[in-house]
Amino acid sequence: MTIRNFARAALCGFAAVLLSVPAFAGAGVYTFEPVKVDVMNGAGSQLAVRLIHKPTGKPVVGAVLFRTLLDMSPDKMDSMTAKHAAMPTAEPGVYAFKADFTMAGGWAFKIQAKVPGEAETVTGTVIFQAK
Ligand SMILES: [Cu+2]
Repeated sequence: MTIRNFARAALCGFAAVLLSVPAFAGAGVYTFEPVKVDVMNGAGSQLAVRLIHKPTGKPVVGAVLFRTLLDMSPDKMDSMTAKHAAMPTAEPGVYAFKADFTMAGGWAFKIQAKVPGEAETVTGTVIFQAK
């Protein structure tokens, strides 16, 4: 192996290490999932998401969902949004919202959250079906 080839191989190895790191740490290890996909259409409805730490499968308590958007992008109606507000919940790792759905169909709940011990913002999109 020439010195140049050795340097190239070493660089490739180093790059591979750098690339592999984000897959095992950071915001990507968290996922939001629906507690129940089907929700009631109409005002005063409710939806809930569970935040999971993927490597352990455990629910994550104490996250702050600081920015949320509820829209009909799953049904190609991105501009149709629904008012919603956080509600208290007793179940650890579950974040519930009161929502005023205005139309039956697919709704995307888009979330930005701060998770205890995680520097990056955790993002997620959860699809609900209003019926
Ligand atoms: Cu719509």
